[in-house]
Amino acid sequence: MSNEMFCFQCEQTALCGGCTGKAGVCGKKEDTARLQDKLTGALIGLARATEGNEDVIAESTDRIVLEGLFTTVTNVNFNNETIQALIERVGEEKRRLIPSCYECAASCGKNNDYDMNHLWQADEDIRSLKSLILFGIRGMAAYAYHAQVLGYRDEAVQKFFYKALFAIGMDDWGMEELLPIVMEVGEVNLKCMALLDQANTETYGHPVPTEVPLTVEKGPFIVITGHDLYDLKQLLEQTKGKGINIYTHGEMLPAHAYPELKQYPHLKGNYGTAWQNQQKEFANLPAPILFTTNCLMPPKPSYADRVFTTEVVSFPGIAHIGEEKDFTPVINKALELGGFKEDTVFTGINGGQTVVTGFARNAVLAAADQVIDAVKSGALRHIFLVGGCDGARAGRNYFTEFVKQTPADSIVLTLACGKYRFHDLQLGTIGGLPRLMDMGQCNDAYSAIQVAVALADAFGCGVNDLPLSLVLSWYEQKAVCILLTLLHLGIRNIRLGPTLPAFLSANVLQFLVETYGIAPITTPEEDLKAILG
Ligand code: SF4
Ligand code: SF3
Repeated sequence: MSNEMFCFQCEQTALCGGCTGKAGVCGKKEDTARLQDKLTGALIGLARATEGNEDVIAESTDRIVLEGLFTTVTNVNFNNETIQALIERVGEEKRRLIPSCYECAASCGKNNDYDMNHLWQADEDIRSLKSLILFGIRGMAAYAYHAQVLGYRDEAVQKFFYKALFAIGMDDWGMEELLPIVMEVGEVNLKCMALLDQANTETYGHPVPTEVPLTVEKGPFIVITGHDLYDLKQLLEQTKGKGINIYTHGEMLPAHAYPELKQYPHLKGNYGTAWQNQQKEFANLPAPILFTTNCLMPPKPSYADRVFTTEVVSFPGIAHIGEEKDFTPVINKALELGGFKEDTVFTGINGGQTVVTGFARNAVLAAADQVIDAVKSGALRHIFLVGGCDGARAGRNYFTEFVKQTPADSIVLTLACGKYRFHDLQLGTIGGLPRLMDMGQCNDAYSAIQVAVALADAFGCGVNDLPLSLVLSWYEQKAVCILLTLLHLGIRNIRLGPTLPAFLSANVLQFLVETYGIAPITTPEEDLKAILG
């Protein structure tokens, strides 16, 4: 197996329990997968070099750790050249940290890069625990990266990346050493999501509920996708007064709710649905598409010349916007393509022509008294959090059906790109509040946690005693760190789908089931019946 690719980090992994052979289901080729392993092994080497030697860690070291981990998240980077360059940068950074080690004639090997085959070939429980750590910190690195772009940093979060990477490289560590680190990923990720929440709200204001059209107006436009609000802000500034409209896509949708971003009149609406539909939705689009993060699918020749990437996103042959953030090539492409000749009406997958976003913690907690009164009077029977990633598997229709079948005396909170399955449904209102409230991106799970904690405080009970159920869909590694955060908070009985992660060994799964009551989704009918009793 040592020369073959092996990857099982996402939900769409090949059915035998891992992508092997020439390419993964996501389109990642075997040489790219091997380079990503090499990059991870180099980051472990870097963490080894800082062990007991923390004073040598510089800003550049921290930055490269975030970049290196974020690069290996699913659907972020398919480009061998940029991954190879990153591996070299990690090597240079390590050489800077421990120059004497490079001059040593009788190297002890203690700072060597790690061979990831040791992990993939380890005992399945160890492999499972280390995978939870690795995939968790990959997701967390994406959030820390976005916060860093806005100038926010948390020392405890940053330090933990080294500890976790070091642990992954310890071949003789067992359950006893690894399990506490798995749980610590959840704890530290809570801090990391709080940091990003602080960065976003202090920079762009607290989101306010905002109706977002799905119609694309005539004339030149740019579609921007991914999670990075800073990129959107730069793009809005650079397109000001140029007669170019901006449309969000995928996880960029919640940007419409931030006061600092919604003030731009040319931020017009949202185009398309979740990431897995991009090859169809971008095929005939008369506009460029800018990817700021995942989820990038291999662009089809029909639209590849209209795709631009930035930050750690990269694909061979696709134009990349560098750190200077000069979006001129994207702007020129928009002007060249010209957009639609007439206003063009698009709908969500359920036929809705607008959607509403912006129910982050501030907006929901402003209505906390209403919610509390409604629960006390019995008018509000249950709150569901139906959120997480979307994906291509057919079983994901469960989430649409589940939301459709929630009773009229319940509220559905949602977040992340999984909401595209149902966010255009008209579910009506309850006690003056919409029954369906979009809290934002996946990292806005922090808002959901704040709301749950505030409600538990108001009722003088624990979160598990609230009339609240979590029904989560997962796809990539950000979902892994969020799940670990929910477990760290002691939240029980989470329903997870569409399938359980292939990297959970039977014993690790049994531990999660026994300790936290995690359960796979079944059918909407059965799960609703079980939840509502
Ligand atoms: Fe397979 Fe997912 Fe890995 Fe891609 S990221 S190779 S689909 S497991
Ligand atoms: Fe979606 Fe890729 Fe995860 Fe941020 S954009 S939730 S899948």
